[in-house]
Amino acid sequence: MCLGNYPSQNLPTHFTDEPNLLSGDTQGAISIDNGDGTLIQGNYIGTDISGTASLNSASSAPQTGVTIRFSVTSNTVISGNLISGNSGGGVVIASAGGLLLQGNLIGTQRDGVGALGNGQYGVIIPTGNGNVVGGTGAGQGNSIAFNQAGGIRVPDTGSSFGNSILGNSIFSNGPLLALGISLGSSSAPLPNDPCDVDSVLGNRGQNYPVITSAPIAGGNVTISGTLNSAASTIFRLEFFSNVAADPSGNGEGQTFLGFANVTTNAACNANFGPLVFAVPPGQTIFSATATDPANNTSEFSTAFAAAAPPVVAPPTIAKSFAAASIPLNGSTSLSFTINNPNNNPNAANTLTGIGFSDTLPTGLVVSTPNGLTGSCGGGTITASAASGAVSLTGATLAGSASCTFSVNVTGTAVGTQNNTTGAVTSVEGGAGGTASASVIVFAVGGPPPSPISPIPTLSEWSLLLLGIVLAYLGTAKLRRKAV
Ligand SMILES: [Ca+2]
Ligand SMILES: [Ca+2]
Ligand SMILES: [Ca+2]
Repeated sequence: MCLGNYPSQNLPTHFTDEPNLLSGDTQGAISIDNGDGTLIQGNYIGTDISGTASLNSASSAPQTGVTIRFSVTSNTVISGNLISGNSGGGVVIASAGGLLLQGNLIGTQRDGVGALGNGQYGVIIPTGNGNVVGGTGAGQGNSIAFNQAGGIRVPDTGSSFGNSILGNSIFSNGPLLALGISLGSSSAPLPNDPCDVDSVLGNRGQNYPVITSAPIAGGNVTISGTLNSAASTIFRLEFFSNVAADPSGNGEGQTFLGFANVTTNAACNANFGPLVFAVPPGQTIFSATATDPANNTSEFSTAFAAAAPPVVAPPTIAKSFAAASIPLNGSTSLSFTINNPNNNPNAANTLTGIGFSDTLPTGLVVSTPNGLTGSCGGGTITASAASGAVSLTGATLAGSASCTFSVNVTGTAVGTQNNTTGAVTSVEGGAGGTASASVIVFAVGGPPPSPISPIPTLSEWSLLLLGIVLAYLGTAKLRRKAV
């Protein structure tokens, strides 16, 4: 299909449940020269009607999905198409400007997931200024994946500038050393140059950000880093997560996480972060792009693997009786202190669902009234008067925070009452340890017992045994004399 010199014409705009099938051609599926105000929407370009397999004709020349050439200046829109399985590239934009390429699947099957890559680049802009690939609005991003030569190429022809590449999902292009975004002539990532003074490369060789930190915790990644580019300029930084790093070492950009604007200083530098984004499970490789005010978007940054999630420690518990000993039916205060020991600067340190139970030994009960003082992280403290148990449920403590509460207990049996809690637990950190303390309950009227139990020492037993033996021997000697 070859359409040229037809300003303001629209191609059929059926939706994806009844797409136009523009495939199996020997000259490329759609080629528009000198067309303006053209809308190409809702087509399957390069696939069969199932959208899962290529329908490219056997031809010596690679077939391109869509080619836009010559002086298209505005109002050309390519949106909502499946452009996959073409033996050549997906979309070629040559000598065109102001074209919008939005919401397309380029190199995937119609589900946006399965592979059906084009034989060359997903999108190439050999000459053209001010084109828009994706965008900042909902649904404007394209999926550009599995294309053999790379995702998007804005080559160093010296006449491809200001082409923004925003909000797209770009992944698994290649097999090898095929970048998600390439602004040069080689398959290797461009190096950043100080203050970004290079100007001939595609999109003027826009420098990319450098991610320096990206720990994951609690389903969020916290990204920090730096950008060196033109001085005193505002840049839009976009951040992406990936299942895997590109073999080149520079990322592709599988899932768009979000963006931040930064302004470089007079020395060409800007820091960014900590920026927190929700991250899909299993996507632990991060990358970023930078776009300048003239809409030059960079290549993807060097891939940065997330730090291993920090180990979340469980809470700790301690307990103590206010008095070492109490008379029978007397009372003392029993205190519990719970601590959240987590203090990782890059992690969510809060522990929730903190709880424990403490069964009092026989001989101790909760006093009436229970004398409860203190609280613990919004949790529920149960210490019913005259019962034999104290418990805490549902407490929340921020990192490094602790809480203390006390109840009065009454001794109901004489003796040393040893008391050990159950393990203190939490949702995030799991189970921690237990805490033990003891109190002596002594008989009313008698002296308070020594804190040390009055058990005879070995030497005392030995002296007793020696005395018995000597007494026996002495008795035996007297009996012999009597005989
Ligand atoms: Ca690749
Ligand atoms: Ca530059
Ligand atoms: Ca540069």
